[in-house]
Amino acid sequence: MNRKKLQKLTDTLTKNCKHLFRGFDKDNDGCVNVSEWISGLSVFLRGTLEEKMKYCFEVFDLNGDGFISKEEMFHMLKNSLLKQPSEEDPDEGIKDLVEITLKKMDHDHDGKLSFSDYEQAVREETLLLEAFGPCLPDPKSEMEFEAHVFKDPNEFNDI
Ligand SMILES: [Ca+2]
Ligand SMILES: [Ca+2]
Repeated sequence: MNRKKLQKLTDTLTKNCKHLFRGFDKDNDGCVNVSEWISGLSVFLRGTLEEKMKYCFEVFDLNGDGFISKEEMFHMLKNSLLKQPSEEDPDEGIKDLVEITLKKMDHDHDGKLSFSDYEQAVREETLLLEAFGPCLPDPKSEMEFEAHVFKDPNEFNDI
């Protein structure tokens, strides 16, 4: 597999998620090395709900302080929702959505989401796993990716 092909596969997998590589980049050096990439992928493809929750939480916690704040929710929802030009002030709609989501997920009522708030909410309603935007690939691109990548693991040696 050459780099170009790999890039194309990765694009397919990540087209819905710009934050994807933030979750992969465990040592935060701005690059994803091969071992980070493989361990990130294994969460995607074979992870338990718990691993997926940890992964998504890290992605949603944009500044890495251990909480998902209202500002972070606002930012992510603004990016993941389609713009509706008919609305006069689309930001108002997003603010409402942030409040509704926070009300639903903030179990200790401190105005931000800790991992335990998030975890409780997701265990009650699995759809909330990706509450602030798609983080995990859809099953179809997941399968395509797996079919290509794990066909011959030795191909990684060429990268
Ligand atoms: Ca944060
Ligand atoms: Ca909270």
